[in-house]
Amino acid sequence: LIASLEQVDQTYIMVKPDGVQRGLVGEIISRFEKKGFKLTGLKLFQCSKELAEEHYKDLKQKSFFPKLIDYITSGPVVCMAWEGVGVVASARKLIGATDPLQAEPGTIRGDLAVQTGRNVVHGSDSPENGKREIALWFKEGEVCEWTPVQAPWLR
Ligand code: FUP
Repeated sequence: LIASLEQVDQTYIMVKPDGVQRGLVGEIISRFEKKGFKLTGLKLFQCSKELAEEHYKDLKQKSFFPKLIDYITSGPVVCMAWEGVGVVASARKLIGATDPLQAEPGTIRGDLAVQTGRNVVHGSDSPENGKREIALWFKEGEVCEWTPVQAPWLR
């Protein structure tokens, strides 16, 4: 009841090309499912250079930007929208620090990656960016609003 009164947010989570190539898609989806967030969008997608540049536009001036764009466009990614109370900050905790060597064990990057430039997953850094990124990566109709059914056998 308390949670239902709080703000429900959306975050954009993406398994990057290395995560797809390494067969980590199921493992990564599973971590968000088990935590208890609601999946509202999911697709395998080969993104264009233009889309990658728009997604990472705040990093355009960084020296690593061209390599980052090459990496993100190097193969298909898995695009996901997840919904829930506090989902943006919680997903960032589940993902761990940008540099996988600094990421705590138990986090996705801490358990599954070693390089910043191959850090297997992206998560939005604010509710505003969550909305922006979901709108950028998903077309109208691809994000699905749904209500969990009340399980009658638990009543
Ligand atoms: P994060 O929010 O943890 O994904 O981190 P940032 O938004 O700061 O960085 C976005 C991506 O840029 C990272 F996932 C990997 C890449 N990056 C580098 O390649 N080198 C850096 O020094 C920092 C980030």
